[in-house]
Amino acid sequence: MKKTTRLKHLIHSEEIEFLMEAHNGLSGKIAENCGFKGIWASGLTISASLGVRDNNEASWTQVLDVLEFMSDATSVPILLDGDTGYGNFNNARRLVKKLEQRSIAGVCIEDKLFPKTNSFIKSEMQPLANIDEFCGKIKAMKDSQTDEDFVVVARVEAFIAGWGLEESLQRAEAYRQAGADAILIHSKRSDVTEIDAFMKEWAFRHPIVIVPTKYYKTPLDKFEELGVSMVIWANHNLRSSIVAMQQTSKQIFEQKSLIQVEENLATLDDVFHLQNADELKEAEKKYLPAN
Ligand code: SPV
Ligand code: MG
Repeated sequence: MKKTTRLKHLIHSEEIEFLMEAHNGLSGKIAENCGFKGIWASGLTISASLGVRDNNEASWTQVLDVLEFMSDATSVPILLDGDTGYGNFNNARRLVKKLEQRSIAGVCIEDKLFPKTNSFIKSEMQPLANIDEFCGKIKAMKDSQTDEDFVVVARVEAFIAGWGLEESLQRAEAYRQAGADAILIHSKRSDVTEIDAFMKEWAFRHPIVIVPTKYYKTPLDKFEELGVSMVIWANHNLRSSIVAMQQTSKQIFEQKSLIQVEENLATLDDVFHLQNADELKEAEKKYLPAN
């Protein structure tokens, strides 16, 4: 089944589904090998892994280059965090074209202004996009896709920017009517109250995606009870790798030796396995002349 169709099915499945964050080919592969049925290509973690801020400092074509590696390295569908679509409707629809060419299953765009800032940095000072302009962007994206199953998720940042339930619902409904395949409702609260209130009013109108980075203490049962379709674990591969790399660098720097660290690391064979080195060995037998 096509990656686009698989992502669409995940969004519409009876059960709650999960996307795991990845930011390069390796982390994508690790997520897939653990059993995740889909990947969130996070704007925050792709930019962080490139050593830049989550403010569109990495250009959209640089993000595409990362995605190409991720897509080649994995077989599960990838949903790109496409920020604001990198410009107006025209940039956003060109993005869709380029994503389809790279077998990316879908893209999520948020109703803020380019260049965006991460939702957890000075969030209440962040201006939101004009609703009509954002709806035009969604329509342009849906009109430009050539694969009917390509997924466009519209992300509502109203709670993040300090607006209330009414604004969030109004935006979500407008984006639904504009043709978005699902709505991502984001919250920066450490409890689930905003999401809870939203879900009750929303009443299963259209699939809802959430990112519980800040309200991580909420049990999964609660999201199921509220009727959430998809949960995104948005940055946890990157954050765990930071801890691991900091520990290892520190230890090697201080000890000037590898003796203590070796046993805590992935083996080189683990690395070769993740790179699918065996396949090349077999191909060499088949295609290189046997001396
Ligand atoms: C990301 O992973 O880049 C996101 C989610 O957009 S958040 O960081 O929560 O805004
Ligand atoms: Mg992001």
